Amino acid sequence: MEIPHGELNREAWIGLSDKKKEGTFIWRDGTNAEYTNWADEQPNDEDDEQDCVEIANGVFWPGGESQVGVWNDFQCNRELMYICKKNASS
Ligand SMILES: [Ca+2]
Ligand SMILES: [Ca+2]
Repeated sequence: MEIPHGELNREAWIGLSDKKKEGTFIWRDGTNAEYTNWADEQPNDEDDEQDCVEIANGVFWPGGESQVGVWNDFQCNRELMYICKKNASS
């Protein structure tokens, strides 16, 4: 899958959040997150308002280190692309 680069296109929601219980990350389908791939010092629940998880495709913020594939908890009301799970088919 190719993700286009651009101001708004660097990151994508992956359907994981700790909205229900702070610190406990649950997938959108209700399953627990057994595998995680957090970026350094994440999740940090910055300002007590980061409950949704995005995946990096470049820098998370201007001037930041470029990272690909690592996760960050982020404010849920941000507009980002999103990635959905789909059954494999031929
Ligand atoms: Ca949180
Ligand atoms: Ca964060």
